[in-house]
Amino acid sequence: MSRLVVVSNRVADPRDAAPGGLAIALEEALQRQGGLWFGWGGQVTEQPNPPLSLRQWGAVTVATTHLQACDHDSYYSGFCNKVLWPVFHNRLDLAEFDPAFYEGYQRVNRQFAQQLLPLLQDDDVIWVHDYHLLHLAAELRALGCRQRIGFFLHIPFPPLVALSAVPQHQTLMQALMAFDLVGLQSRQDLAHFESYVLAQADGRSSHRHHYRAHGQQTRCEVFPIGIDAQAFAALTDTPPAQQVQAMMAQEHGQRRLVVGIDRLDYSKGLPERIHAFRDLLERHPEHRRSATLVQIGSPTREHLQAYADLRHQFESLCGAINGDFGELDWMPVRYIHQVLTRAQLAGLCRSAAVGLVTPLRDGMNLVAKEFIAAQDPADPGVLVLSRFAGAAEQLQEALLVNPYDAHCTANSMDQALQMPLAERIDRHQKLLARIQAEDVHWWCQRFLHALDQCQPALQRKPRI
Ligand code: GDG
Repeated sequence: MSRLVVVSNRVADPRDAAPGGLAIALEEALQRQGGLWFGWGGQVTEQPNPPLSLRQWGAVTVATTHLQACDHDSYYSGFCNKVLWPVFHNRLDLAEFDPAFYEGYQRVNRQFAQQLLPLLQDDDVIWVHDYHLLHLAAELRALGCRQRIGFFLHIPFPPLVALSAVPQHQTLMQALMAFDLVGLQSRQDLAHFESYVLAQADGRSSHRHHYRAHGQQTRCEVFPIGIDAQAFAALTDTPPAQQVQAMMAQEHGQRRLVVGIDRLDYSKGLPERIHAFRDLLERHPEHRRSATLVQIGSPTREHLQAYADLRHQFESLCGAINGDFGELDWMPVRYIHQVLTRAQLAGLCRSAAVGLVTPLRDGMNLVAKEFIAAQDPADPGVLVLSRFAGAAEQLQEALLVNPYDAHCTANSMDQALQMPLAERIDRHQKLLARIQAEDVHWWCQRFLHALDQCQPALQRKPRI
């Protein structure tokens, strides 16, 4: 079996007591095959030649590099978070097309390639993660790397019209085509990828899953990411999860909890969620006093203006709804701007009558799957899910909503709060079966199997 090399912008810290499903699945694959995990360790340096540190973690070597302060600003805060993240989430209005950002992005992708290359062995299989590293295969190929290189995009692939707005879209896509395999989250992402490729002068889709453009050829397929459903369900039996359930029962009594768990990111549709909850309370007064929205908005990218603006907007909407509808002994929205442990999140999901997952755009959305995994199968809560989350393609038995339509989202919340037990059980059984069958291990194995099938493109040497 070939050695697996995983490359991601950040390397998950093995000392983290409660890593997410992705870190667990990757660690498992790395430990099984023996492996190397390469990425940024989180440190910023002023040194021109950032050092590389190596440490051993079971059968896995963890190699971390530093970022120069100027690259952290232009690559990470700049091109990744002010260009690719907003554009790929259809927020062209938030994108800042500063050419210096792209120079930093190229520099860091080159730095990663130069530092990774000497660590590689001949029969390695390389798996690169996410939008931070679109150029990595092209940079590695330019240095003579011959190993198979796969790429998985965790966020949505944007429609042609949005992607074409990025001044460097051609070089980005040419670099993407240097991967042997490109994995996307949903069929809609694949349709967007296909429409971009076919719009190029030399673009064509040759045979099943193979695409050619910019003089390059790659294989592109859909691999919807899953969670470790069993492990997340098991968390609900742990003391911290049970403590949360007891606290919720005591604090909210007979009230029904509607729960949202998100990073405080503009892709997650948080202001729209408050508008929908307000609409529910206005048009269905029977839910006043009887339903409470518990919203975790965990801190994220707080140094960026767009995130500070979102926080301000969201917190003023929470304040306004509580002021307008709250009573001395009931507040409609309980909002927490903190990071909870995964066990606490599992307990919170278990306590909820409704899981509200309403992003405006999302590659997959793991919270939707975690909510299903955490339910009591004999008395499950109902998932209200945005059509614009990749998860909607798999989770058709959820109540699917357009998050921009407050009225329709409120109606679905009302339907969820009133749904008879038999229908809740029926929907939950189907959803649970799907997330158990298509879990994170299934995702990992399918991707690596497809990558194994690829012939490494020895002659590929793109100019970037
Ligand atoms: C990207 C894509 C894709 C949230 N708050 C806390 C916390 N979380 C955990 C959730 C979940 C994870 O973070 C968030 O995952 P999502 O999938 O919902 O969203 P992104 O972070 O945007 O992830 C997304 C994903 O990559 C995987 O491919 O699904 O579309 O955008 O696991 O539970 N965890 C803890 N405390 C919190 O307060 N411990």
